[in-house]
Amino acid sequence: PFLLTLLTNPVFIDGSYWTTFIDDTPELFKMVSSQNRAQKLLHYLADLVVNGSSIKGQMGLPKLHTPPTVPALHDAQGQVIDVLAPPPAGWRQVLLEQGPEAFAKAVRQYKGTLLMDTTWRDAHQSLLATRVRTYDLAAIAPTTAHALSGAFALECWGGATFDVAMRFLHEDPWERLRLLRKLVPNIPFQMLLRGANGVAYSSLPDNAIDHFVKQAQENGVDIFRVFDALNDLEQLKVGVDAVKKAGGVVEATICYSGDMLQPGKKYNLDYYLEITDRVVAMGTHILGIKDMAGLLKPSAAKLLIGSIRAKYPDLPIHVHTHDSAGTAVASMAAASIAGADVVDVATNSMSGMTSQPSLNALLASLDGEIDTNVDVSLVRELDAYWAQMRLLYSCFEADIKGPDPEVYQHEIPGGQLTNLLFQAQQLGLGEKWAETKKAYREANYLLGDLVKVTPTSKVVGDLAQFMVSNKLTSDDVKRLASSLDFPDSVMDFFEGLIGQPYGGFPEPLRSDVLRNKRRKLTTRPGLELAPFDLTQIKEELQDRFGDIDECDVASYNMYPKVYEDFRKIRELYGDLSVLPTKNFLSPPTVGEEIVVTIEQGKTLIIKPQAIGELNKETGHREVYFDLNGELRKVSVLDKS
Ligand code: 3PY
Ligand code: ZN
Repeated sequence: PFLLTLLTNPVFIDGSYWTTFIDDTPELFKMVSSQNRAQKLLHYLADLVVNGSSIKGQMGLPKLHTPPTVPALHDAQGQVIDVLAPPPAGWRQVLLEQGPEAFAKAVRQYKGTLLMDTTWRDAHQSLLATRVRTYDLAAIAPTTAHALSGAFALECWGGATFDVAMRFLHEDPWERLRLLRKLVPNIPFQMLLRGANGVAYSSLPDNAIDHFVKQAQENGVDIFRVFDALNDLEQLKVGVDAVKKAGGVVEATICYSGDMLQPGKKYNLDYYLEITDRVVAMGTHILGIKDMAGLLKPSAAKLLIGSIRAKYPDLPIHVHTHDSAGTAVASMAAASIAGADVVDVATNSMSGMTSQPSLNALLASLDGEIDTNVDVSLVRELDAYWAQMRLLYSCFEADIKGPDPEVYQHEIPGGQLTNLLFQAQQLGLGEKWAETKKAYREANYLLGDLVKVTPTSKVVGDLAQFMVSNKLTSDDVKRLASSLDFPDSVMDFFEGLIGQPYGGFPEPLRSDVLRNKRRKLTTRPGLELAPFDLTQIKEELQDRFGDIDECDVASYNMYPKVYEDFRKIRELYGDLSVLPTKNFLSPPTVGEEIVVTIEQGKTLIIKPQAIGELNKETGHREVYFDLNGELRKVSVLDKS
């Protein structure tokens, strides 16, 4: 259906591309009674008209007032590139033709530094609360396949996108993956997998991770960046083994924390080199270095990447960072000069601050020195689209005004930094922000100086907020631990449900916090979990929802409640992903024309006509629409 909506986009005037696509992928075009679907969409719009947007985290309305346009790309001669023609072959063809080992070898042998563009995942996760919809990704996908055809990969899936797609955007992450895959046949797709947690926040049984990864690989993910939030290699291995079994490219990843350049730090060069040895022994196609908070200073990048490169000349190294402190361009330039094979960047309009460094800024700083295999002018043209998206999704922006080198003190990961600030602003506690950052640092030390990334970052964040709201100092927490009611995430951490921290748990705090309420695990939590009966889960879901495939089972396994709610919303409103983003997020005005293509050859032209009086007995209002020239009436509960 996304695709059908795209057919109305002037950029897709040549129908032949799509006809082939539709013939190849009938599953994307499951026909539901269009009458019924139209009525359900009207219901959603009527609800917006009467009750306003209910998308969590939305502050205000989109600032883009015209429909977004897809920019044209021009070749070196100034001719417009036909983005509907097949895109140039890329690294994905190397992977498909030669397999993961040969692919990794070719990446290592490439005489430059390749780029991964994170715009479709981490950049919007970090800047726009992960709210970018499939509708807007699909619209730019054919252009991206041309503009970034030389890129190592597009990071487009996993991390928080899975949860947020279902929970807040009411769309199916698997449909997103399949659709983008069809539209981008040439650039590898990378996802972020949280080791034994999959894309959830705590461990699942190993067979659920295997099952999830298998579906991800079959539906379009090529490269799996697998990490564990504590660099607990037992936990990491669960994800790595799942990717190996599924035949994907393994990017086993070490999370970077602290400041290895400072003497006496817990996470120093020896620590990183030792885990590298163990990750290499585990077997990985590529080594990932994940600097989720943007703490890897340029000189640290030089030392760390240079040292790993010297020890492992044949190992492909892929480096990820965030620009929270404003130093990420310099760090990625240093990493690439020190021997990184791939570094992460985002399109300019979606870069900087808590996101990845700007693609064009990195190209400019490497100018002439290192080849990145992408065309500067094409990526600049592509960025015009994202400048519009930034306005379209402005209602999810955290109000970050500039770089925050204080990140070297608080060490809050990029995505979480925006989230915490956004929460503080929403609660009207903006003035508490400085206090929260300070408490975060203290909470981290209380917990034993952790590697902080989902889900350990949530533990530290929850403890910090707990300290701020209860006005507790570190000393208070230590002194009163056996009588305080700690947040669940803190209890889970101390129980060992998130894995084993390097250097062990802090005592006596652990015992004081747990008292007799929880166990003390000493092995990985997944070992305690019984395997899921996947056949039975599928049958139960079929009984409840009818139409179920393995991807639905995987969604349910990760997020049972979120999946159920997602299905209920689909039942109520139909497939909302067909709505343009402005109409998904903001109530239409009377007389506004909304064009929605819901299936092949079936376009709805919807115009709200009038809003009825409140019926005092039922609490409902009637909203009148013109639907393709016919008057329709929808009754909705007025929640005000
Ligand atoms: C995630 O797990 O979603 C992350 O982005 C971690 O950096
Ligand atoms: Zn990141």
